[in-house]
Amino acid sequence: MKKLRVVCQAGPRSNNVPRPSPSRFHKNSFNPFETRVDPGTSGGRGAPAAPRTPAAPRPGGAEDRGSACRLSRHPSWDLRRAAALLASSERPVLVVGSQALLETGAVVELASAIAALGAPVYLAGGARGLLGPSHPLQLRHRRKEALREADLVLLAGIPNDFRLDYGRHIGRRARLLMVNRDAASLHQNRRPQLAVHADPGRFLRGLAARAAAGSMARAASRSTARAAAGSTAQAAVGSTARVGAAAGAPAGEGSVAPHGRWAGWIGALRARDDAREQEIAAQAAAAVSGGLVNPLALCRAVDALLAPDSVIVADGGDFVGTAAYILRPRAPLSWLDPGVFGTLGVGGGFALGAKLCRPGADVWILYGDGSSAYSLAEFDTFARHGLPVIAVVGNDAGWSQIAREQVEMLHDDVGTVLARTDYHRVAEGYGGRGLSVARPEDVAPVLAEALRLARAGSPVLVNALIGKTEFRKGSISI
Ligand SMILES: Cc1ncc(C[n+]2csc(CCOP(=O)(O)OP(=O)(O)O)c2C)c(N)n1
Ligand SMILES: [Mg+2]
Repeated sequence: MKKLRVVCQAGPRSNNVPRPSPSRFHKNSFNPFETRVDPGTSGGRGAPAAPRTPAAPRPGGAEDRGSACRLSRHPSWDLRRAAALLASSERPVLVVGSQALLETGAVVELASAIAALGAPVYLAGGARGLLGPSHPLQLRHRRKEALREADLVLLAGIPNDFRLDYGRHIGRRARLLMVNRDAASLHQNRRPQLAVHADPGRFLRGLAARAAAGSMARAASRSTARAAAGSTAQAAVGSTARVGAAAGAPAGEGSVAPHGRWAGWIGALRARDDAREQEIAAQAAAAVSGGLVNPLALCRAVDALLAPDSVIVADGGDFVGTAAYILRPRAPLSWLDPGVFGTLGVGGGFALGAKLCRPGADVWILYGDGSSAYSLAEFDTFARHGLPVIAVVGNDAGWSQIAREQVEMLHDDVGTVLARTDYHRVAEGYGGRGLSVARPEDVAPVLAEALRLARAGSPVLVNALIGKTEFRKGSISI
């Protein structure tokens, strides 16, 4: 276990290599990264999109020498061009994917850089939590509408795959800025105005520094011009105010990011985000089939118990898809999920690694009942090695994510039906503690008890019997 802890801690840090496109490993199966052939849009398989980017320093050049990951070290040309695109944008949207956090030692700096940029941001996959639970720039809902209305979209570490409908979520007139460690992903499915082969986290940090330098230089030259016009005293006050206003910096925080001029845009996105939150709250309060637990309410109850350093491990289908919308990870690197393919079975191993690396933190596993089967036996490991994780099984007696589409298309639920199995007793059999909850009013006390038991040293499994909702209707299943 001691050796394993060292490996788990070193893992992300040693992952300093370019990321191959997953398409290399999934040639014969459905591939969310595929290049779609669509005569209506450019960039199909038969007509690969050529980058419009003019010649610029590329990886392998002088600037790249010495870089452990052999990627562009955000050459200054790319940064200048990106800063110019951002500066001229009225409605920018930044989407940050897991890849941006591969340099785990720099996540705090990355969060500051994103805050300083001042653009509205959506966090995807393992980037969730990067800005804490409720940052004023972070939005969680209605991403599709935001991307359709944006005039500039910056995809940092996320490709134009099925999650963005192969780039079609992004408005046709929007300018697209792609930053990715995988060169092939930069041009797939949608032609970017600027494609940067770089570590997205490093690039964003560089971009924020560049934007700050640019706005300070502009403010300085404006103040010089005014001083020359004879209004020296006024200019000194004005330039300071303008740096802050152009920056939109919260008073006293010293940020020079230009989000003041995007305040209206951010406000419109925020209003929609808030409205969606209210809808979710109403859906969470509704009764579900059989008087069982509403999965939205269950997720909200878990969220209410999260501590600032809690780690959430997500492993499941619809239940976990729901959790991704509802839970608000509190800190960077505190949301671990199976990645873009939703590969079930990661729960036990991820939780083991997380608890070894952060023994003082609560580690929550959110399991679908189907996916729990892949790694429930790790309760044996948790019990034998004194690793008190908390597993919450969203038990809907089935593979709901699969059934949702299968039944609609094939009118048959074969292979997707499970039983309301006593998973809490399985955990007890391995030496952990088991609790079960079937009534909405018992959710909060049972979860609180689970937390108490875990903090007292026992791994715990909460078997939550959840009912059906329409929350995930229309979502993509893989
Ligand atoms: C290793 C692996 N096998 C199969 C799948 C396909 N798959 C996606 S969701 C799902 C059902 C999972 O059921 P459950 O964990 O109970 O989640 P629910 O949708 O019921 O909430 C399956 C089999 C997958 N993503 N990964
Ligand atoms: Mg299920």
